[in-house]
Amino acid sequence: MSILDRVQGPADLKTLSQAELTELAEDIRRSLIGVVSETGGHLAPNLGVVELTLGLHLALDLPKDKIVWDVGHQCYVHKLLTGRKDKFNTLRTMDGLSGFPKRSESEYDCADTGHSSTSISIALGISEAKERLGQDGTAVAVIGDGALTGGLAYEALNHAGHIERDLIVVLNDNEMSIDTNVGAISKYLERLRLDPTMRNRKQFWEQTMQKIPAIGQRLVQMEEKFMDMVVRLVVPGLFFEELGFKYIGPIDGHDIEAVRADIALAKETGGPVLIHCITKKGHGYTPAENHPARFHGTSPFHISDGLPKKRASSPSYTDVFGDALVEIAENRPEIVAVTAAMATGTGLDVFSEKYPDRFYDVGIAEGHAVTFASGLASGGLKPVVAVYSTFLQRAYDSILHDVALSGHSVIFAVDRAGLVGEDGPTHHGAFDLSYLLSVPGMTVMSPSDENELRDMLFTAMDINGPVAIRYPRGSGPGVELRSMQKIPLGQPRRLDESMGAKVNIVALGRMVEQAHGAAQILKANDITVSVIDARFAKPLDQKYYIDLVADCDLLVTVEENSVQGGFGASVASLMADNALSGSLIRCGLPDSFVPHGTVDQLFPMIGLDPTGIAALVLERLGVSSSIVQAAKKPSHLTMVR
Ligand SMILES: Cc1ncc(C[n+]2csc(CCOP(=O)(O)OP(=O)(O)O)c2C)c(N)n1
Repeated sequence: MSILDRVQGPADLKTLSQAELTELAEDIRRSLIGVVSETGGHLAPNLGVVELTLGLHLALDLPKDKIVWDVGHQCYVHKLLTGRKDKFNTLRTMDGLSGFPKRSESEYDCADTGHSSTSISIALGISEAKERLGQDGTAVAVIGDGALTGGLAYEALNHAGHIERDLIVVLNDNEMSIDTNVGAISKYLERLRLDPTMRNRKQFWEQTMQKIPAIGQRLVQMEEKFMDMVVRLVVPGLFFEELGFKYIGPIDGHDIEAVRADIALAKETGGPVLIHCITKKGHGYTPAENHPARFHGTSPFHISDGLPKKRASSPSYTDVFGDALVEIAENRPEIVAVTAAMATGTGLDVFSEKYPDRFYDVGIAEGHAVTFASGLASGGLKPVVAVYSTFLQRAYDSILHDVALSGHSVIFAVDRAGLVGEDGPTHHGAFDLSYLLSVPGMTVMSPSDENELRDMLFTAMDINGPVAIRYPRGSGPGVELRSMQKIPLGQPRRLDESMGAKVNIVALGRMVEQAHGAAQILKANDITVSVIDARFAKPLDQKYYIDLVADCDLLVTVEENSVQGGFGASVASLMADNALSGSLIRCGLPDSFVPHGTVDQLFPMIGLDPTGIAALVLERLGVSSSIVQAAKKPSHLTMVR
């Protein structure tokens, strides 16, 4: 029996010797590598926090104490130690363990996280609630140096230093965001890490003053606060101390006992305390240590050499976007590109290599990225902000207030729009149409294949005002690339010649493929169908849609966005505004959070597959078919009809 097998919950850790804890760390690493090599997931961040997580659980008493994992992608070790090791092999699989903390999964998870830089705010709120309700327990935020580039973290530090509640912030500093970390704070942390004189300066001055004959004696007897003040006068302020935090560190985050002791010390000290831990991303597995960015979030891989088990058959939409931007930018020096810490993920890495001085990585700061882009546009440049749909949610006010209000020509390349699969509800791009379609002056497009994406980017370059192009994770149909062409604004394209069909299905983005599948099923049921690629979610060509409704008995919209406020809702509004009486079915993501699972599992589950769509149509038309019953799901996840 391994030591890990003996750990049913965090209390069991406290019975282990130092040697057993060291052995446990190895068991955990083996389990992480073994499972993630099969399921994929955030391997390098978790390998880096094995000892840190052990130290935390040794010093704390969960669930009375709370740990808030920032982003939450590094929670696997915590899951292994909190009664979930027997289900660990189900990680990120449908109905299995989530890859992120989940309150519904365990009493040891106190917050559902997935987006960056929220942990200090949440932990401070928990601490405040405990204080007000007279409850015991300490709240701890574990935040990486990458997540510390996000503005929300500073709003929380500012507030925490002001209200002075008990709060422990563990800064997990591995010098990496997904790619190498950027920014002035990152450089400051590097100085703290590397400069032993700076690191120990405060301690040095405290010790030195105590040694001064006569005055030193008196200084020692002085109030702690005054002593702190004297130290601050002499020590050029440690940033965190200036914000009202006691600073401990830097310490070795791979030393279990050091972490335990310092968490215990912080708990005893009270007030806001920041513990600066140095860790290595990917620690203990050579391929991950050597390629921490690739192993930040990995697909299944061979343990022997770390190479992926499967390679994509055709380039992803991300790759197509990255290459197209480089191609267009060659003759347009005004084009610049902006990412919020996702250069590789968004395909901008290619641009950054080709045009390093036209590329900006602003850190995990989506709001700033967008407002910064508004300034770039205002100054005469053509910024392209590439960002995942789910993270652009952060920047809604920046889009509205800083870009759209002034009519700035900023292009948003909205990647991972729609279901992303195994990362689940925090990462599905389910809402961008809902929040972008309400922005005045915004053009919103979505490609159904790779050439369409290239054409849309090419077209966007000459549109006055903000433009968003949304495309999904993964590969498109793999069409052969041709030179880019302009697309007429707002115009859909009919994909067949069948005017006057009983049913017109107008689909957006990769849903065109589902629409084709549904059309096949309907045709097999003797129903005439025409499939239209909507291309634009905004603006809609009024006349085109009016004719489309008149041309059929039933119009069906299909989109990979929440049905609330999405493309179908816009078509419904257009019909109402023009007093059109035709019948409409809106297919899309449900008005609930879609769980994790593969995309191929999720689409049928929510009825957004060819069978589900066809079943809705047959039901509406009153055609009895076995697939109507078969496709019906008794869950809350079925679509709005
Ligand atoms: C708002 C937001 N933007 C982007 C991301 C994508 N993302 C996930 S983890 C990560 C890097 C986090 O770095 P760090 O906090 O240092 O943690 P590490 O993985 O290095 O342990 C990024 C950019 C996110 N989760 N949330």
